[in-house]
Amino acid sequence: MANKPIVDFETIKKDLSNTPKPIQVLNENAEIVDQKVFDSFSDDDLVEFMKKMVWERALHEQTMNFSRQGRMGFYAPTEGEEASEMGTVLAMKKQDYLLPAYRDIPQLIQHGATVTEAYLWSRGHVVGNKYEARAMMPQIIIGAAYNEAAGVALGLKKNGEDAIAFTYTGDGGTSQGDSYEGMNFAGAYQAPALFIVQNNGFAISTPRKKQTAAPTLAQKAVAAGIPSVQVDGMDILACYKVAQAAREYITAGNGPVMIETLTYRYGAHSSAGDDPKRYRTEEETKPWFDKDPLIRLRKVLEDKGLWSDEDEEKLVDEYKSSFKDAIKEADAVEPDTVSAMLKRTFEVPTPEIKAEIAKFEEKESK
Ligand SMILES: Cc1ncc(C[n+]2csc(CCOP(=O)(O)OP(=O)(O)O)c2C)c(N)n1
Ligand SMILES: [Mg+2]
Repeated sequence: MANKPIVDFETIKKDLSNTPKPIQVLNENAEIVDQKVFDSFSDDDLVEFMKKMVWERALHEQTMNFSRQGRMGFYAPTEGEEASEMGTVLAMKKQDYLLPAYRDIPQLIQHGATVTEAYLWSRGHVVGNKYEARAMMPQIIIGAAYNEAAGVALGLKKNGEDAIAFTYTGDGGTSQGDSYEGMNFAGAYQAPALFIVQNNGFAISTPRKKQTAAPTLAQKAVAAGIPSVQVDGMDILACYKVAQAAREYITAGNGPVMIETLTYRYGAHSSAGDDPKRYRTEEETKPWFDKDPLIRLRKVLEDKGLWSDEDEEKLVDEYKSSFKDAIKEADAVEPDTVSAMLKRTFEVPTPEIKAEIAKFEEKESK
C-alpha cells in the first residue's frame, strides 16, 4: 500500500497564499475600480483628501530641510506613505486614542498635537511628549505601540467609552514579539483596537520578503482571532473607507481589526541618512513611484475640474510657512536639560542620582 501521509501539508501551505486581492477604489492609472464607493464621496471630500496629502508631503519636504539645517533630532521620512497615513487617520474621531510609531508624526498632528510639539518630540524635549489630544508620544521600539494600544483599548472598553485605539507599526514591527502579544491580548479581551500595519516594503534595509514567510502580513492577525484585510496603501479613498468600516465594526462591540496597507517609503529610513540605493534597485522602486498617491488623486480631481497646479502651489507655500512658524516656536522653548530630566524621572532620588543632578546642574550653569 502506498505510504499516503495522513495530512497534506503542501496543500495547506499553498492555501496560505490564497488571500483576497487588496482593496482598491482607484487603481494605479487613477481609474475608478469601485464606482459605488467612489460615488459615496462628495467633490468636497475628494478635495479635502488631496489637501491632506499635499499637507503631509509639504510637511515632509520642509522637515527634511530643517533636518539638513541641523534643526531637528530624529525624523523618519514619510514621502510615499501619504495615502496610507492620511486615509487611515481621517477615519479617527476626536475621542479615539492614537498610539503612533516614529513614522506617524503626520497622523499625530492630524489628531491634535501641534507641529511645534512634534518638532520638540524630535529633539527629545519633554514638552514634545504630552498632548491635549488623546495620543501617546511616538513609539521608537518597533511593534511596542501594539501593546500600548491593547491596554488603552481595554481601558476604553472598561470605561464604556464610544472610542477606540488606533495604532501603527511597520512591516518590520510585525516581526517583533510585541506586535503578536498586543494583538493576542486585544483579541482575548475583545478590546476595541484598530491595528494598522504600514507595509512599506522595508525594515531599514531588510526587505519584506526576508522578514517572514507569511504570504501577507494581514494574516498575522488571524492566529489572534482578529479579522484582517490588505488595502492598496497608495489609494487614499480605499484606505479611508477600510479604516472607517473597521472603526464601525469595532465600535459595534466586535473586538479588534487589523489592516495591512501596501505602501512604499520613497526615501531613506531616517534623516540620519542611510542610502537606499545600497539595498534596492531603481528597477524595483520605479513601479512604486508610478503608483504615487498624490498623482493618482490629482488626476481624478483635474478631470473633474476641481484642482490646478496653482491651487496646489499656493497651498504648499501656506503649509510650509506654517511649519517655519512652528519651528521658530520650538526654538523659543527653553532647552531641556539632563538635570531636569533626572529630577522628573526620580521622585525620590538615590544618593547617586542626587550627585548626578548636582554634577549636571554645575555643568549647565556655565
Ligand atoms: C525592538 C526594536 N528593535 C530594533 C529597533 C531598530 N529599528 C528601528 S526602525 C527599524 C525598522 C522598522 O521597520 P518597520 O517596522 O518596517 O517600520 P518602517 O521604519 O519601515 O516604517 C529597526 C529594526 C527598534 N527600534 N526596536
Ligand atoms: Mg517598513
